[in-house]
Amino acid sequence: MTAYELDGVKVKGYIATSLLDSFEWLHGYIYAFGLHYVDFNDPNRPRTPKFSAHYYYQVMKNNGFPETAEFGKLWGRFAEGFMWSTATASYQIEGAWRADGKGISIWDKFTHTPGKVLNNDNGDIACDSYNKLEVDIGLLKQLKVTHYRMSISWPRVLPDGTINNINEAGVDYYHRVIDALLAANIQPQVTLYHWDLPQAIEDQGGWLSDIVVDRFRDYADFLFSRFGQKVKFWITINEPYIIALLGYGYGSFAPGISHDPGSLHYVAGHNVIKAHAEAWHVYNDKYRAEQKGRISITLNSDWAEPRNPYKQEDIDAAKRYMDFFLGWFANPIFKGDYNEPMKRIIRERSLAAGLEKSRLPEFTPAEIERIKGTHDFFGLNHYTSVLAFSVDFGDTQNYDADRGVAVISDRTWLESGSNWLRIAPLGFRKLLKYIKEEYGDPPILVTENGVSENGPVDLNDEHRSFFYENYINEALKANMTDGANVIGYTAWSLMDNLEWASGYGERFGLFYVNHTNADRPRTPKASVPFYTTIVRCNGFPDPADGPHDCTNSLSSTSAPISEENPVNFLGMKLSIDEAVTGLNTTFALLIVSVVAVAGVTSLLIVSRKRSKKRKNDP
Ligand code: PNW
Repeated sequence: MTAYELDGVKVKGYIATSLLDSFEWLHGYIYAFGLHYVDFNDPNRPRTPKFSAHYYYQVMKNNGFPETAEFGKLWGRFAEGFMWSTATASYQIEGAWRADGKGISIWDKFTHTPGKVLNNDNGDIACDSYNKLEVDIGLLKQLKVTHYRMSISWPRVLPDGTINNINEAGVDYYHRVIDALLAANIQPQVTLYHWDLPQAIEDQGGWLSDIVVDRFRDYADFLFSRFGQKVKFWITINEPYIIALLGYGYGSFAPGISHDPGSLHYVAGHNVIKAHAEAWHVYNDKYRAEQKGRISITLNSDWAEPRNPYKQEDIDAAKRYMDFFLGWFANPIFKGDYNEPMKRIIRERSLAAGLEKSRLPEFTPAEIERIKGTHDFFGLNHYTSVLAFSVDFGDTQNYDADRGVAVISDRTWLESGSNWLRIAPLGFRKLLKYIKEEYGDPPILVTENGVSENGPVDLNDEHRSFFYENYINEALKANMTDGANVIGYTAWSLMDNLEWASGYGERFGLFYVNHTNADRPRTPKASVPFYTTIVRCNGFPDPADGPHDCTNSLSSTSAPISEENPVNFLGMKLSIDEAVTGLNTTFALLIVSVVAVAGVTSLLIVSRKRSKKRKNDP
């Protein structure tokens, strides 16, 4: 079809080989090329159509492949009151690791252990956001977001993790942040725990000990009492999957425990779920009536497609991938108890290896009831998709072997600056629909979504605009077409920051941060006005009913933060000021061309052509 329609090759017909399974020369009857299966053991040689026969029939009937709505762009806006946000996390941006009485976290210790983090980068200074409150509020204003997702560092407010020792300087800092946000009319969405566990609690077993459940409950109670008048969106815990599996299974993230990869991640996950439930109940019982906020947990998940969509084994593998990823935590919280496949598989594999009981801990009936329903919305972090297929790992006792799945990427999915992240927007829509169907149609708050780059700095981050354009459009389809109740969207991240064990090399920011400059200046990338336009438009208003005010709002943004070095913009060496003007001009051109060419499906194509043209200009 491509050769015929796009390249003008005169293809006049097509013959599918073969109608029937038949004698395949040197391979005898082993190789079966037929659209119909032939039973060579039956003297009557009965013919049965395979799936491909039906499929080929449809292709012939349609005389090709009709453009499906799935791949086009959907024009439309989100509901009024949709929450537009961007996110950061305390350890990734604050720095000031020992300032004003802050305690040590497991990430302080981990990053100071040589060899744990790429380049031995650490968060001692990070983006220095502890000292740059006004600057960061300015960035948020520039983005025109209605909300900001931030996290509180537990050891900054409770240095030893307990309420016996309160660090008022740390508490004051968060009051200043929250007050500044509210003054700018930006609503805070506050995560209680984004991975920086007080080292003092790790020393008592961390997430492996149920002591942490009580400590976390007290910590949550303390935060609600101090900030609950001002904060109306709470997220208890960010990404239990990463906490448990990378922290206590693989050991690639703090606290770096990997000596029992068969069990410990399940134990850690178990305590994370219980801690979350306790925090939710404290809010529900003690604060909800008066403070009238909402509180939930943020789960991260890829979307898994079967490697071969027509092969039952691969379909089963994709389902198992979802059960072991999102389902691990979503089932107990949204349905009650772990899902059956996880319980059965881990139990069977544990017993087969001679253990007395399953490596997956059990919830008591009372615990199941207490955990079930501890959500006010479904907090979702999503980045990428995978193609799944079944693999038998023998009797190896670890998470991957329990799951029995390996993954590859579709080679048409564009790469990013992170090896685990390929750009696959369609999976986002499918995941949102899956959550709607699987977990009782909850309101879904997308708490993170974004893309990275690495290597030389290039402020013209076309890949990021492409990513946001397409992922947000898929979320709109999930909302408008599939009926998923998406209530808000959060871009990860406001600015380049410490990307955990990958250090500062993988950059997810809308704003570039120069980490070699003591001042840590922030500079907008091209995606800043791009995302701002989507935010202001509340989606993608149809140019056919335009013009729309929201698309021509590229009023030169507040002056960028100074940067001595010239930047590389569209292949030219420019000062930051010139570059920003250039970005705005380019973006305005983009908008004009989009409005003019209604139906253009990808801004990237347009912007690629434009930047190429500019690069070639003398
Ligand atoms: C999330 N992976 O973490 C976190 O919530 C953020 O703090 C982080 O910066 C962001 O996503 C980008 O990575 C993840 O290896 C870290 O699959 C690693 C993975 C996934 C999510």
